Parts: sequence; structure tokens; C-alpha cells
Amino acid sequence: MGADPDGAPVGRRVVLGLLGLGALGVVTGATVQDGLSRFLAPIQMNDPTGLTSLVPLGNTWRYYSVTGAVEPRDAATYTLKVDGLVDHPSTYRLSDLEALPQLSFTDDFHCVTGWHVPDVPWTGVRVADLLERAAPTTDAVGVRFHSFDGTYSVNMTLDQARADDVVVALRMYGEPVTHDHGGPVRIYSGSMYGYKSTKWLSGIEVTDNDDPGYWESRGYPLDGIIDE
Ligand SMILES: Nc1nc2c(c(=O)[nH]1)N[C@H]1C(S)=C(S)[C@@H](COP(=O)(O)O)O[C@H]1N2
Ligand SMILES: [Mo]
Repeated sequence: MGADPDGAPVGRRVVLGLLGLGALGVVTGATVQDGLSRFLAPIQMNDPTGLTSLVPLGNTWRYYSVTGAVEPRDAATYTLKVDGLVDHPSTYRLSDLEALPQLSFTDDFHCVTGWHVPDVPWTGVRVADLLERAAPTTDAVGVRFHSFDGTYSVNMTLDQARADDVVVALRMYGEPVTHDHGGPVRIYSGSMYGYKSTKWLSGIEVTDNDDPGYWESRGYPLDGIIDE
């Protein structure tokens, strides 16, 4: 728990505020609560205690960032690099990504800490398509997703990254991915826990290994597959 600019501890006040809104959600119904949770969620960033996941908000988003506030990138100048062990490295602008075939599907989002959000509509470019265009070399075995937060990364085997439901997501709920959800562009890794879905995506690097990423090197399973 931190302190606000006036020096007052924020932890207790934030938790009590969330409890109040959680109760409001119960009496006013799911639609209002969904709206509230999107408005509310930025204050739930940086929750090293995991305490907010115990608050009875229902099935709503927690907006995570292991690095605190992330400097937003403008959609007009955003670029995504696909490089590493490939024959054809390239840099995509958002408009380049938009011009590629888009896959749309709806899926439940599961964080490994227990919360989930049902029926999230995603639209994006399959990582498999970007890898095919890049043409991995024969010694390529893994993929590392990099974030422009400067810290977060995710490992995957080449096969996992090529799964049908692993996308560079451009849209969420039919709208451009918001900054708090990792826009302009984030990964959505269907069939895997949320920590596999890199926010603020800056690069897809093809590698000769499956070395652990940020959470994987802190004890989360290497593959993150949801088995249920
Ligand atoms: N760059 C970055 N990506 C990230 C994270 C993060 O802290 N930083 N957290 C991961 C975890 S643990 C989860 S559950 C989801 C949460 O996505 P959301 O913040 O859109 O709810 O993002 C994943 N991607
Ligand atoms: Mo998570």
C-alpha cells in the first residue's frame, strides 16, 4: 500500500471504497457494476498484496501493471517489431496491422490469481500469421513478447504462439484496446492465464529458447495453459 500526495495511507480508504461500490453493484445490477468497474479499475493497479482480488466486485477487470504508470503510446506513431531468428524481420504500424486479416472471437479471461471476466470480445491479427510472414529460421524454438513498459515479457514455444487463439489484439469489446488494457496493441493468449497476454506490446522476438518471462521467472508455470 502506498501513500497519496498528501501523505495519507491510501490502502484502507481504497479498499473501503471498493467494498462500497461492490455493494452498490449488488443492488443496482450487473450493467451498472460493469460500467463502474471500468471507471474504477485504474486505482486497482499495483496491488502487490493481491488484496483487491478479495473485494467482492464480482467478475470484473483488474488493470495490472508491474511497472506502475506506463507512458501512453499514440496510435498514429505506434510500431510493433517482429524480429529475432527470422528471415524477414519487419516493423508494423497500427495501420499495417489493421490491413491484415482480422480474427474476432469471444472468450473468458482468467487471471491465475482467481478472478475472471466472462465473454470478452477480441479482434486481432493471429500471431501465427505474423510469424509466417517473418519466416522463423530452422533454429527457432521460442517467442518472446516484449512490452514498451520496459520490463514485462512473456515466453512461449513457437507452437504455443501459433495457436489459433493467440492474437495481437487491436480491439476489445469492439473498440480500440484502451491504454489501461495495454493498448494501442496487446497480446490476447486464449487458453492461457492472463499473465501470458502481454500488454503494451512492442515486440515479438523469435528466439532459440523458452526462457521464462517476467512472471514465469517468479514462479508461474512456463506454459500458463488453463486446464479445466
Ligand atoms: N505489460 C504487462 N502486461 C501484463 C501484465 C503486466 O503487469 N504488465 N499483467 C498480466 C496479468 S497477470 C494479467 S491477469 C493481465 C491483466 O490484464 P488487464 O490489465 O487488461 O486486466 O495482463 C497481463 N499482462
Ligand atoms: Mo494475472
